[in-house]
Amino acid sequence: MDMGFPKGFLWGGAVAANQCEGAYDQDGKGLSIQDVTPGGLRGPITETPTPDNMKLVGIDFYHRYREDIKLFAEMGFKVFRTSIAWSRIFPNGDDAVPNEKGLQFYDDLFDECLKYGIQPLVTISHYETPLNLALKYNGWADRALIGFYERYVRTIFARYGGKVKLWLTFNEINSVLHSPFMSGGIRTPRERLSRQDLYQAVHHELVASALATKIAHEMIPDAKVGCMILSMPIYPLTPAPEDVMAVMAAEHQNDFFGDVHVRGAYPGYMKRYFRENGIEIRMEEEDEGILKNTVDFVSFSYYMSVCETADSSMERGPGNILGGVPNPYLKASDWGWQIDPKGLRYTLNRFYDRYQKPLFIVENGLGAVDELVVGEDGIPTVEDDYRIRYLNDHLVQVREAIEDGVEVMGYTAWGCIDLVSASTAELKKRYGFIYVDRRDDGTGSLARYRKKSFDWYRKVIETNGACLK
Ligand code: BGP
Repeated sequence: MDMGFPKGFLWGGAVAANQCEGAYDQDGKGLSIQDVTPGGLRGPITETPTPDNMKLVGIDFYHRYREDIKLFAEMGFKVFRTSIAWSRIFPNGDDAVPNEKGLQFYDDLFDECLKYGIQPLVTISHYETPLNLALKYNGWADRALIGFYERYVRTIFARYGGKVKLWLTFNEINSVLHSPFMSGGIRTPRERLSRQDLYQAVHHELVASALATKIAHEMIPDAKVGCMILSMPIYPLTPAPEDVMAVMAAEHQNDFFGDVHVRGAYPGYMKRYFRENGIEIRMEEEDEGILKNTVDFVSFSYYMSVCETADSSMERGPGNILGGVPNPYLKASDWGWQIDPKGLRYTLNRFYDRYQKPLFIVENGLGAVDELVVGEDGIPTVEDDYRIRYLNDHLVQVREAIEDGVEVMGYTAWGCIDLVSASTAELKKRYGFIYVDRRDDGTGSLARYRKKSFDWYRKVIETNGACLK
């Protein structure tokens, strides 16, 4: 008998505050690192916010969230993943007292979700470190960040503990190895950042994450806390054992993060890596004990897969932050990310084999150029069959993984409403079921329109995945 998606499966969508809220300087919000990176990962970092930074306005979710959540409810969302902008709560990150207006905003936002029976799933830190923490402390390179993060999580757990039961500590925590500034607020350029300093920063984040889990369990006993990993299956480019070893080494760089979160201690392969690379992690006495506070579930983003090889002359292709060697068997999106639905089933099995923890797919989707056309009813729409195909094919593989016995809690489609891209800071790269009338030159009415995929996803949720083919 076909098992299909379990009853109570958490269907929904995901966004991040900095990519949709806008209102970057309103109601006491301080600047975050996103407010000075108009080009995303491509750079540059500006002195002050500049008008070409699409995130300053975003899709104006800060003022329009009621209308947007109503649309999510129309699709039948059970869960909505968003992040809290740290600099709305603590404008400078190191303030002693939180900003009441920022706190009030998320109270209202979560109430609006709950009104429709939509559970909030909250990322505590999603690429939006308060700018002051980057400038004054070099972000997570400084151990002081653990204390500021602790103050922040205690504040939001106390305030929202009655409303939010699902928490993620850091978005794509492993991405800090590749994007130290966006992911960790570390200003030292990647090429000049020593591995010693980078892994010391990683250690601070891992301790902070475990501390948040411990505090959540104490303050909100019915809450569940997850880690969030950027997942990208890595295949050997050839069956040469050297390529398989290259895959293992690359996988260890990512698995390290999940392993510490789930097993509560540094794995042997990392200790070896540290030894052989002259890295010595400075630990405080309490750190090992704190790391033992392990997560309740493992969440991850999934967009694509890559290949790895020992041949360093092979050119690497574009990808979600990490990238890798292109796979000759796969096609790519408009942005060169190679599409691989089966890789999602593989990832789910791999995580489950390793951890035996419930899994949550908190990001998956297709960034594409959409064209607004007039629909049959005279209302503008987008015929995004390519997006429906992408999502359908991935969800079919989720169902396969469930058949394999993997415990999957839910699925939140990334950018369920169009928003500003993280890597390239463009609005042209759209993911949504809902089109937002805004372009990269800053024009557009900000009106919302349902795409063809809107109705498709509504049906997927209504049938609990039975209509997928
Ligand atoms: C992940 C991030 C998201 C997101 C997504 C898509 O790395 O967690 O914030 O934006 O990728 O990437 P992009 O926006 O670059 O297309």
